[in-house]
Amino acid sequence: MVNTARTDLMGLDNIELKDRILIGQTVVKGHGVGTDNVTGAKITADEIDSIINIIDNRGTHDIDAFVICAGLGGGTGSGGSPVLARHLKRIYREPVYALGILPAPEEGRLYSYNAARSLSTLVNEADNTFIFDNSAWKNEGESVRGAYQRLNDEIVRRFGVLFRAGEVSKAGIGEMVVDSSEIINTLRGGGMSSVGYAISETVSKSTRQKQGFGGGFLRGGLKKREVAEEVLTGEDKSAKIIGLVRRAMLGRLTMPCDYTTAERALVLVAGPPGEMDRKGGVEKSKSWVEENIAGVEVRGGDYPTESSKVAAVVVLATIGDAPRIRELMEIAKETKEDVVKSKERRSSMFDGDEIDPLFE
Ligand SMILES: Nc1nc2c(ncn2[C@@H]2O[C@H](COP(=O)(O)OP(=O)(O)OP(=O)(O)O)[C@@H](O)[C@H]2O)c(=O)[nH]1
Ligand SMILES: [Mg+2]
Repeated sequence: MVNTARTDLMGLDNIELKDRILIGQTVVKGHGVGTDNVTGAKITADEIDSIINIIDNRGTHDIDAFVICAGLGGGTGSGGSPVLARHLKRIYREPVYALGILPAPEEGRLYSYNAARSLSTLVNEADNTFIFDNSAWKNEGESVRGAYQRLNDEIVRRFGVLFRAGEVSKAGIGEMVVDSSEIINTLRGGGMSSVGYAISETVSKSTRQKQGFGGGFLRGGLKKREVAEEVLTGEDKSAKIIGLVRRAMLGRLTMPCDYTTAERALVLVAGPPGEMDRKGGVEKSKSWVEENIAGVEVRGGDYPTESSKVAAVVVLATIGDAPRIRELMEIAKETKEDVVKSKERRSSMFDGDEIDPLFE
Protein backbone atom coordinates (compact mmCIF):
# COMPACT_ATOMS: atom_id res chain seq x y z
CA MET A 1 0.00 0.00 0.00
CA VAL A 2 1.46 3.31 -1.11
CA ASN A 3 0.19 6.75 -0.08
CA THR A 4 1.36 10.29 0.56
CA ALA A 5 -0.87 10.64 3.64
CA ARG A 6 0.26 9.11 6.92
CA THR A 7 -3.31 8.92 8.25
CA ASP A 8 -4.47 6.91 5.20
CA LEU A 9 -1.77 4.32 5.88
CA MET A 10 -2.46 4.24 9.59
CA GLY A 11 -6.13 3.50 9.03
CA LEU A 12 -5.46 0.12 7.40
CA ASP A 13 -6.50 -3.07 9.18
CA ASN A 14 -5.18 -5.86 7.00
CA ILE A 15 -1.87 -4.66 5.61
CA GLU A 16 1.34 -5.31 7.54
CA LEU A 17 3.34 -2.29 8.66
CA LYS A 18 6.27 -3.21 6.43
CA ASP A 19 3.98 -3.11 3.39
CA ARG A 20 2.78 0.44 4.05
CA ILE A 21 4.87 2.83 2.04
CA LEU A 22 4.76 6.56 2.75
CA ILE A 23 6.06 8.62 -0.18
CA GLY A 24 6.53 12.34 -0.75
CA GLN A 25 7.52 13.10 2.85
CA THR A 26 9.88 15.90 1.87
CA VAL A 27 7.20 17.50 -0.32
CA VAL A 28 3.90 17.09 1.54
CA LYS A 29 5.17 16.00 4.98
CA GLY A 30 2.85 13.04 5.28
CA HIS A 31 -0.28 15.14 4.74
CA GLY A 32 -1.25 13.80 1.31
CA VAL A 33 -1.34 15.58 -2.03
CA GLY A 34 -4.85 16.97 -1.53
CA THR A 35 -6.51 15.61 -4.68
CA ASP A 36 -3.70 16.93 -6.91
CA ASN A 37 -2.86 14.01 -9.15
CA VAL A 38 -0.08 15.81 -11.01
CA THR A 39 1.78 16.01 -7.70
CA GLY A 40 0.79 12.39 -7.02
CA ALA A 41 2.40 11.35 -10.31
CA LYS A 42 5.51 13.42 -9.71
CA ILE A 43 6.13 12.09 -6.21
CA THR A 44 5.61 8.51 -7.40
CA ALA A 45 8.11 9.02 -10.23
CA ASP A 46 10.65 10.62 -7.88
CA GLU A 47 10.42 7.74 -5.42
CA ILE A 48 9.85 4.88 -7.83
CA ASP A 49 13.12 3.18 -6.86
CA SER A 50 12.15 2.77 -3.24
CA ILE A 51 8.67 1.52 -4.20
CA ILE A 52 10.17 -1.05 -6.59
CA ASN A 53 12.68 -2.09 -3.92
CA ILE A 54 9.92 -2.88 -1.46
CA ILE A 55 7.99 -4.84 -4.09
CA ASP A 56 11.18 -6.70 -4.98
CA ASN A 57 11.95 -7.56 -1.35
CA ARG A 58 8.44 -8.95 -1.05
CA GLY A 59 9.47 -11.57 -3.64
CA THR A 60 8.36 -11.55 -7.26
CA HIS A 61 9.74 -14.91 -8.44
CA ASP A 62 6.48 -16.86 -8.30
CA ILE A 63 3.96 -14.25 -9.34
CA ASP A 64 1.94 -14.47 -12.56
CA ALA A 65 1.01 -10.80 -12.86
CA PHE A 66 0.88 -7.48 -11.03
CA VAL A 67 -2.38 -5.80 -10.12
CA ILE A 68 -2.36 -2.12 -9.18
CA CYS A 69 -5.52 -1.13 -7.29
CA ALA A 70 -6.40 2.52 -6.86
CA GLY A 71 -9.21 5.01 -6.60
CA LEU A 72 -8.73 7.18 -9.71
CA GLY A 73 -10.52 10.29 -8.46
CA GLY A 74 -8.06 11.45 -5.79
CA GLY A 75 -4.44 12.53 -5.99
CA THR A 76 -1.98 9.83 -4.99
CA GLY A 77 -3.55 6.70 -6.48
CA SER A 78 -4.84 8.63 -9.47
CA GLY A 79 -1.48 10.14 -10.39
CA GLY A 80 0.74 7.36 -9.09
CA SER A 81 -0.89 4.28 -10.70
CA PRO A 82 0.03 5.03 -14.33
CA VAL A 83 3.58 5.85 -13.22
CA LEU A 84 3.89 2.62 -11.25
CA ALA A 85 2.43 0.63 -14.16
CA ARG A 86 5.00 2.06 -16.54
CA HIS A 87 7.93 1.17 -14.27
CA LEU A 88 6.68 -2.31 -13.39
CA LYS A 89 6.40 -3.00 -17.11
CA ARG A 90 9.86 -1.66 -17.68
CA ILE A 91 11.40 -3.89 -15.00
CA TYR A 92 9.42 -7.13 -14.97
CA ARG A 93 8.27 -9.54 -17.66
CA GLU A 94 4.94 -10.32 -16.00
CA PRO A 95 1.85 -8.47 -17.20
CA VAL A 96 0.74 -5.44 -15.23
CA TYR A 97 -2.99 -5.01 -14.68
CA ALA A 98 -4.85 -2.23 -12.96
CA LEU A 99 -8.08 -2.16 -11.00
CA GLY A 100 -9.27 1.42 -11.22
CA ILE A 101 -12.13 2.69 -9.05
CA LEU A 102 -14.22 5.45 -10.65
CA PRO A 103 -15.58 8.21 -8.40
CA ALA A 104 -19.29 8.93 -8.05
CA PRO A 105 -20.34 12.30 -9.59
CA GLU A 106 -21.35 13.60 -6.16
CA GLU A 107 -17.67 13.50 -5.12
CA GLY A 108 -17.29 16.58 -7.29
CA ARG A 109 -16.05 17.50 -10.72
CA LEU A 110 -12.42 17.54 -9.66
CA TYR A 111 -12.67 13.81 -8.87
CA SER A 112 -14.18 13.08 -12.28
CA TYR A 113 -11.55 15.23 -13.95
CA ASN A 114 -8.75 13.43 -12.12
CA ALA A 115 -10.24 10.03 -12.94
CA ALA A 116 -10.55 10.87 -16.64
CA ARG A 117 -6.95 12.06 -16.83
CA SER A 118 -5.63 9.13 -14.84
CA LEU A 119 -7.63 6.55 -16.75
CA SER A 120 -6.69 7.80 -20.20
CA THR A 121 -3.05 7.45 -19.19
CA LEU A 122 -3.46 4.21 -17.28
CA VAL A 123 -5.11 2.26 -20.12
CA ASN A 124 -2.03 2.94 -22.20
CA GLU A 125 0.43 1.88 -19.51
CA ALA A 126 -1.26 -1.19 -18.02
CA ASP A 127 -1.78 -4.41 -19.97
CA ASN A 128 -5.46 -4.27 -19.06
CA THR A 129 -7.53 -2.12 -16.73
CA PHE A 130 -10.45 -3.50 -14.74
CA ILE A 131 -12.98 -0.85 -13.83
CA PHE A 132 -15.17 -0.67 -10.75
CA ASP A 133 -17.60 2.24 -10.77
CA ASN A 134 -18.50 3.54 -7.31
CA SER A 135 -21.48 5.42 -8.72
CA ALA A 136 -23.01 2.31 -10.23
CA TRP A 137 -22.72 0.46 -6.95
CA LYS A 138 -23.64 2.86 -4.21
CA ASN A 139 -27.29 3.08 -3.25
CA GLU A 140 -29.48 6.12 -3.62
CA GLY A 141 -29.20 8.32 -0.53
CA GLU A 142 -26.10 6.53 0.71
CA SER A 143 -22.82 8.45 0.98
CA VAL A 144 -19.86 7.10 -0.97
CA ARG A 145 -17.78 6.91 2.19
CA GLY A 146 -20.55 5.12 4.03
CA ALA A 147 -20.70 2.59 1.22
CA TYR A 148 -16.97 1.76 1.07
CA GLN A 149 -17.23 -1.38 3.16
CA ARG A 150 -20.09 -2.80 1.13
CA LEU A 151 -18.50 -1.79 -2.19
CA ASN A 152 -15.18 -3.31 -1.15
CA ASP A 153 -16.93 -6.58 -0.28
CA GLU A 154 -18.42 -6.58 -3.79
CA ILE A 155 -14.98 -5.93 -5.29
CA VAL A 156 -13.33 -8.71 -3.32
CA ARG A 157 -16.10 -11.19 -4.11
CA ARG A 158 -15.49 -10.77 -7.85
CA PHE A 159 -11.76 -10.26 -8.08
CA GLY A 160 -11.13 -12.79 -5.31
CA VAL A 161 -12.53 -15.56 -7.51
CA LEU A 162 -10.65 -14.29 -10.56
CA PHE A 163 -7.24 -13.89 -8.95
CA ARG A 164 -7.50 -17.23 -7.11
CA ALA A 165 -8.29 -19.18 -10.26
CA GLY A 166 -5.63 -21.75 -11.03
CA GLU A 167 -4.28 -21.81 -7.50
CA VAL A 168 -4.37 -25.04 -5.53
CA SER A 169 -7.64 -25.34 -3.67
CA LYS A 170 -8.22 -27.29 -0.47
CA ALA A 171 -11.45 -28.50 -2.00
CA GLY A 172 -9.67 -30.36 -4.81
CA ILE A 173 -8.76 -29.83 -8.42
CA GLY A 174 -11.13 -28.43 -10.99
CA GLU A 175 -12.40 -30.59 -13.81
CA MET A 176 -11.31 -27.85 -16.15
CA VAL A 177 -8.60 -25.83 -14.44
CA VAL A 178 -8.19 -22.23 -15.50
CA ASP A 179 -4.49 -21.57 -15.68
CA SER A 180 -3.02 -18.11 -15.24
CA SER A 181 -2.11 -18.18 -18.93
CA GLU A 182 -5.83 -18.38 -19.78
CA ILE A 183 -6.45 -15.22 -17.79
CA ILE A 184 -3.46 -13.52 -19.40
CA ASN A 185 -4.68 -14.47 -22.89
CA THR A 186 -8.16 -13.23 -22.10
CA LEU A 187 -6.74 -9.84 -21.11
CA ARG A 188 -4.29 -9.66 -24.00
CA GLY A 189 -6.33 -7.11 -25.97
CA GLY A 190 -5.68 -4.38 -23.39
CA GLY A 191 -8.09 -1.51 -22.83
CA MET A 192 -10.75 -1.79 -20.16
CA SER A 193 -12.57 -4.77 -18.77
CA SER A 194 -15.68 -5.28 -16.69
CA VAL A 195 -16.64 -8.19 -14.46
CA GLY A 196 -20.00 -9.82 -13.79
CA TYR A 197 -20.87 -12.05 -10.87
CA ALA A 198 -23.73 -14.19 -9.61
CA ILE A 199 -24.11 -16.64 -6.76
CA SER A 200 -26.59 -19.47 -6.26
CA GLU A 201 -29.36 -18.81 -3.75
CA THR A 202 -28.99 -22.00 -1.78
CA VAL A 203 -27.10 -25.21 -2.09
CA SER A 204 -28.95 -28.04 -3.81
CA LYS A 205 -30.11 -30.77 -1.48
CA SER A 206 -28.02 -33.47 -3.09
CA THR A 207 -24.80 -31.67 -2.30
CA ARG A 208 -25.70 -31.00 1.29
CA GLN A 209 -26.28 -34.66 1.84
CA LYS A 210 -23.05 -35.68 0.13
CA GLN A 211 -21.09 -33.17 2.16
CA GLY A 212 -22.43 -34.46 5.42
CA PHE A 213 -24.93 -31.72 6.12
CA GLY A 214 -27.67 -34.30 5.66
CA GLY A 215 -28.39 -34.58 9.37
CA GLY A 216 -29.15 -30.92 9.81
CA PHE A 217 -31.17 -30.87 6.68
CA LEU A 218 -33.18 -33.93 7.64
CA ARG A 219 -34.02 -32.38 10.97
CA GLY A 220 -35.50 -29.62 8.86
CA GLY A 221 -38.39 -31.94 8.06
CA LEU A 222 -37.70 -34.03 4.96
CA LYS A 223 -37.43 -37.79 5.03
CA LYS A 224 -34.41 -39.54 3.59
CA ARG A 225 -36.28 -40.90 0.57
CA GLU A 226 -37.49 -37.43 -0.38
CA VAL A 227 -33.92 -36.16 -0.23
CA ALA A 228 -32.77 -38.96 -2.51
CA GLU A 229 -35.39 -37.92 -5.04
CA GLU A 230 -34.00 -34.42 -5.02
CA VAL A 231 -30.60 -35.54 -6.28
CA LEU A 232 -29.90 -33.46 -9.34
CA THR A 233 -29.29 -34.99 -12.69
CA GLY A 234 -26.38 -33.82 -14.85
CA GLU A 235 -28.84 -31.87 -16.95
CA ASP A 236 -30.08 -29.87 -13.95
CA LYS A 237 -26.55 -29.17 -12.79
CA SER A 238 -25.56 -27.70 -16.11
CA ALA A 239 -28.80 -25.71 -16.36
CA LYS A 240 -28.02 -24.23 -12.98
CA ILE A 241 -24.52 -23.21 -14.05
CA ILE A 242 -25.77 -21.69 -17.32
CA GLY A 243 -28.41 -19.77 -15.38
CA LEU A 244 -25.76 -18.37 -13.05
CA VAL A 245 -23.43 -17.37 -15.88
CA ARG A 246 -26.31 -15.58 -17.63
CA ARG A 247 -27.20 -13.75 -14.45
CA ALA A 248 -23.54 -12.78 -13.99
CA MET A 249 -23.26 -11.33 -17.47
CA LEU A 250 -26.69 -9.68 -17.67
CA GLY A 251 -26.66 -8.32 -14.12
CA ARG A 252 -24.83 -5.32 -12.72
CA LEU A 253 -21.23 -5.27 -13.94
CA THR A 254 -18.27 -3.67 -12.13
CA MET A 255 -18.33 -1.13 -14.96
CA PRO A 256 -21.75 -0.71 -16.58
CA CYS A 257 -21.19 -1.29 -20.29
CA ASP A 258 -22.46 -2.95 -23.40
CA TYR A 259 -21.29 -6.55 -23.02
CA THR A 260 -21.90 -7.24 -26.70
CA THR A 261 -18.82 -5.11 -27.42
CA ALA A 262 -16.42 -7.32 -25.40
CA GLU A 263 -13.56 -8.71 -27.40
CA ARG A 264 -12.88 -11.74 -25.20
CA ALA A 265 -14.40 -13.35 -22.13
CA LEU A 266 -13.52 -15.66 -19.29
CA VAL A 267 -16.10 -17.75 -17.44
CA LEU A 268 -15.23 -19.02 -13.97
CA VAL A 269 -17.46 -21.24 -11.92
CA ALA A 270 -16.49 -21.70 -8.28
CA GLY A 271 -18.25 -23.96 -5.84
CA PRO A 272 -18.47 -27.36 -4.19
CA PRO A 273 -17.12 -30.09 -6.52
CA GLY A 274 -20.39 -32.06 -6.43
CA GLU A 275 -22.19 -29.15 -8.08
CA MET A 276 -19.83 -28.91 -10.99
CA ASP A 277 -20.49 -30.30 -14.38
CA ARG A 278 -17.77 -29.22 -16.71
CA LYS A 279 -19.06 -30.72 -19.92
CA GLY A 280 -22.61 -29.61 -19.44
CA GLY A 281 -22.30 -26.42 -17.45
CA VAL A 282 -19.10 -24.60 -18.21
CA GLU A 283 -18.95 -25.63 -21.87
CA LYS A 284 -22.55 -24.63 -22.58
CA SER A 285 -22.09 -21.38 -20.69
CA LYS A 286 -19.02 -20.60 -22.74
CA SER A 287 -20.90 -21.03 -26.02
CA TRP A 288 -23.72 -18.87 -24.73
CA VAL A 289 -21.25 -16.10 -23.80
CA GLU A 290 -19.54 -16.49 -27.15
CA GLU A 291 -22.82 -15.95 -28.99
CA ASN A 292 -23.35 -12.74 -27.07
CA ILE A 293 -20.04 -10.90 -27.24
CA ALA A 294 -18.26 -9.31 -30.19
CA GLY A 295 -15.29 -11.67 -30.31
CA VAL A 296 -15.03 -15.44 -30.45
CA GLU A 297 -12.47 -16.14 -27.74
CA VAL A 298 -14.18 -17.38 -24.61
CA ARG A 299 -12.17 -19.28 -22.05
CA GLY A 300 -13.35 -20.81 -18.85
CA GLY A 301 -13.28 -23.47 -16.22
CA ASP A 302 -14.21 -24.43 -12.73
CA TYR A 303 -12.64 -23.91 -9.36
CA PRO A 304 -13.62 -26.10 -6.42
CA THR A 305 -14.27 -24.29 -3.16
CA GLU A 306 -15.41 -25.38 0.27
CA SER A 307 -18.30 -22.96 0.13
CA SER A 308 -21.77 -24.46 -0.13
CA LYS A 309 -22.78 -22.02 -2.86
CA VAL A 310 -21.87 -21.85 -6.51
CA ALA A 311 -20.53 -18.55 -7.84
CA ALA A 312 -20.06 -17.54 -11.46
CA VAL A 313 -17.67 -14.82 -12.58
CA VAL A 314 -17.64 -13.53 -16.14
CA VAL A 315 -14.76 -11.31 -17.23
CA LEU A 316 -15.78 -9.17 -20.21
CA ALA A 317 -12.41 -8.20 -21.59
CA THR A 318 -11.50 -5.26 -23.79
CA ILE A 319 -14.86 -3.51 -23.87
CA GLY A 320 -15.56 -1.57 -27.05
CA ASP A 321 -18.13 0.83 -25.67
CA ALA A 322 -19.03 2.11 -22.21
CA PRO A 323 -21.31 5.18 -21.92
CA ARG A 324 -20.03 5.77 -18.39
CA ILE A 325 -16.50 6.37 -19.68
CA ARG A 326 -17.78 8.72 -22.40
CA GLU A 327 -19.69 10.62 -19.71
CA LEU A 328 -16.59 10.83 -17.53
CA MET A 329 -14.51 12.17 -20.42
CA GLU A 330 -17.24 14.72 -21.20
CA ILE A 331 -17.28 16.00 -17.60
CA ALA A 332 -13.48 16.23 -17.68
CA LYS A 333 -13.53 18.23 -20.91
CA GLU A 334 -16.08 20.72 -19.56
CA THR A 335 -14.15 21.03 -16.30
CA LYS A 336 -10.96 21.80 -18.15
CA GLU A 337 -12.70 24.44 -20.28
CA ASP A 338 -14.15 26.06 -17.15
CA VAL A 339 -10.74 26.14 -15.48
CA VAL A 340 -9.21 27.84 -18.53
CA LYS A 341 -12.08 30.38 -18.68
CA SER A 342 -11.79 31.32 -15.02
CA LYS A 343 -8.02 31.76 -15.39
CA GLU A 344 -8.61 34.09 -18.34
CA ARG A 345 -11.17 36.09 -16.33
CA ARG A 346 -8.76 36.42 -13.43
CA SER A 347 -5.84 37.63 -15.52
CA SER A 348 -8.07 40.02 -17.52
CA MET A 349 -8.62 42.02 -14.32
CA PHE A 350 -4.99 43.06 -14.53
CA ASP A 351 -4.91 43.72 -18.26
CA GLY A 352 -3.49 46.96 -19.60
CA ASP A 353 -0.09 48.60 -19.75
CA GLU A 354 -0.68 51.47 -17.32
CA ILE A 355 0.87 49.73 -14.34
CA ASP A 356 4.28 48.09 -14.45
CA PRO A 357 4.71 44.88 -12.53
CA LEU A 358 6.97 44.99 -9.50
CA PHE A 359 9.51 42.76 -11.21
CA GLU A 360 9.67 40.67 -14.38
N1 LIG B 1 -14.88 1.57 -3.51
C1 LIG B 1 -14.02 2.27 -2.78
N2 LIG B 1 -13.62 3.47 -3.23
C2 LIG B 1 -12.72 4.16 -2.49
C3 LIG B 1 -12.20 3.66 -1.26
N3 LIG B 1 -11.32 4.58 -0.77
C4 LIG B 1 -11.30 5.59 -1.64
N4 LIG B 1 -12.14 5.36 -2.69
C5 LIG B 1 -12.38 6.24 -3.85
O1 LIG B 1 -11.17 6.48 -4.51
C6 LIG B 1 -11.05 7.83 -4.90
C7 LIG B 1 -9.79 8.45 -4.31
O2 LIG B 1 -9.83 8.34 -2.91
P1 LIG B 1 -8.72 8.93 -1.95
O3 LIG B 1 -8.79 8.15 -0.69
O4 LIG B 1 -8.87 10.41 -1.87
O5 LIG B 1 -7.41 8.55 -2.76
P2 LIG B 1 -5.88 8.98 -2.56
O6 LIG B 1 -5.14 8.24 -3.58
O7 LIG B 1 -5.51 8.79 -1.12
O8 LIG B 1 -5.85 10.52 -2.95
P3 LIG B 1 -5.29 11.79 -2.09
O9 LIG B 1 -5.83 11.62 -0.71
O10 LIG B 1 -5.86 12.97 -2.81
O11 LIG B 1 -3.83 11.66 -2.17
C8 LIG B 1 -12.34 8.50 -4.48
O12 LIG B 1 -13.19 8.59 -5.58
C9 LIG B 1 -12.88 7.60 -3.42
O13 LIG B 1 -14.29 7.62 -3.35
C10 LIG B 1 -12.64 2.39 -0.82
O14 LIG B 1 -12.25 1.85 0.22
N5 LIG B 1 -13.54 1.73 -1.62
MG1 LIG C 1 -5.87 10.00 0.52
